[in-house]
Amino acid sequence: MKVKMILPALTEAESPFWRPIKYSLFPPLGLATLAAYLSPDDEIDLQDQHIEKLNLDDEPDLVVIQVYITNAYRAYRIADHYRDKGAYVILGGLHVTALPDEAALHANSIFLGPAEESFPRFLKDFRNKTPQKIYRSSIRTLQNMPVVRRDLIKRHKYLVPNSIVVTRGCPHHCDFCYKDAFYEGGKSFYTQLVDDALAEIDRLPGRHLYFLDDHLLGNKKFASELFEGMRGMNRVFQGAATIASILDGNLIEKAAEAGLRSVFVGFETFSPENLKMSHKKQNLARDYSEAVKRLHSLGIMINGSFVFGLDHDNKDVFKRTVDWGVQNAITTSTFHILTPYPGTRLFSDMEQARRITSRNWDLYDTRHVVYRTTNLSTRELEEGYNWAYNEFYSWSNIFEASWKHDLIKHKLKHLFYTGGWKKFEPLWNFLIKTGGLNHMLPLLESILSKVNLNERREMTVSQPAIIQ
Ligand code: B12
Ligand code: SF4
Repeated sequence: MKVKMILPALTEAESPFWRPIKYSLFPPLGLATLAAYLSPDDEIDLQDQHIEKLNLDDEPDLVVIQVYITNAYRAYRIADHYRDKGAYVILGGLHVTALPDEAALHANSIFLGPAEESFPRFLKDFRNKTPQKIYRSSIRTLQNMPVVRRDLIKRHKYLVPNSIVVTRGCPHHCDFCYKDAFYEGGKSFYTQLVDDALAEIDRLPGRHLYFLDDHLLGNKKFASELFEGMRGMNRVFQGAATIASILDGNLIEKAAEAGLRSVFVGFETFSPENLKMSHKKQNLARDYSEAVKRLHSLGIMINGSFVFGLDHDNKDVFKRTVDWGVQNAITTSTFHILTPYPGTRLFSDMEQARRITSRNWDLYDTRHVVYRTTNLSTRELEEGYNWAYNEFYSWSNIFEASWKHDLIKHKLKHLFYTGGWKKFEPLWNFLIKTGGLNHMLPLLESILSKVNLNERREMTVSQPAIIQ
């Protein structure tokens, strides 16, 4: 059987915001995971539109398309194209799960939720010529999974080819998050067996890993055994964790010993009212600066995530957030305009209150305001969001934040990481065009190398001249 698997590019591939490097980071891991359930005799062509031009002239028997909210319209066009040609088209992923009726108009079969159990069930039905219209994920487990088909991934086209997930979902229930909708009807947080996770890590070449798990530290026993097993594997890795998991116990120390060098943290908002109304309980009454200090003392860089536009935000939220980030030496910040994704509690609450102002999914990219705001006007919110990005990533603030660290090595790591990520776009574009992106991996690995905490503290190094 000929199988075509497609990750359509997100909308902004055609917008002025397009940053090729951001979309050349991670390979299509979800599709490579599903490909493992196909038979060795199947002829599989896996294409990621972020890094290559799609070949739509082929004649596959089965077309598998992954749908995110901001690639949905493009995904539907591709699906329609292949259905017109007589192929059997299946759609799955977050957006299909959130809006099945919409997606069903463009597919022969749709898939709701994670598909490790439903996709092989479908394949059996399909080969028996009895495919169903809808497949819901019923059994949730990551045990006895076949090996992810990484051989289908064009590794050299990505900066971070070794992305990996060893858990699914998250133990928390924040109102704005995709998680509860996607995992509805079953377990919403589960892990691989530690030995399987270690075996998958072992199969990955090089040193660097990026864990895409929503909350790598979410299951203490699993994470602790994983980190224990990773000691001595000589890996450096990045991942995501909550403030609570960083502050409580000694899991974060174990992670650092195993090679954790940079962590994505959902700070989201400083307002207790905003946290309460979003049910982001794990951040409530937690000392954000203390979490930052703890990470820095372990030599771990921080990517902070912040949301603007929650109901208790007012005009000073942008400056307060940027100032806090710089003063606390946050390495990179990801700012978001609050976005009510369909399927979330936030969306249904806003819909009930008639606050949704646009259903153009292309705008649901956390850069646009798609709902009626409270204290801030739409314009203030969008302008404040853009201001925050420009301000946080100004050279003066990058230098100021870098020089807050105690150790010279940490200062330089911060400077190179942040500057490299945000200030060298033409270089990244050149590397992508010439196919040299993967050659940057050793540089990334060396920036993520360990900060030796016994090194002499360079407290006296003064701040360099500020370049605007
Ligand atoms: C990697 C990633 C990215 C990559 C995506 C590229 C890539 N190659 O995948 C990049 C960096 C580009 C990215 C960008 C953004 N992302 Co993102 N990203 C992720 C992340 C961390 C991991 C995705 C992943 O690989 N998961 C692991 C694999 C195994 O799971 P999976 O892909 O979901 O696939 C499974 C199922 O969905 C299903 N499946 C999927 N497709 C199909 C198709 C068929 C036919 C079938 C049968 C099954 C099926 O089967 C797979 C196995 O179960 C997720 C968080 C998460 N945990 O998923 C956020 C996430 C998807 N991102 C999110 C967001 C908000 C964004 C941004 C908008 C953020 C921003 N402001 O920049 C941007 C998008 C910009 C834009 N213009 O829209 C949200 C999406 C919310 C939503 N409801 O859509 C998520 C869920 C994070 C979160 N917690 O909120 N992201
Ligand atoms: S902690 Fe993060 S991943 Fe978990 S529910 Fe909240 S926003 Fe989603």
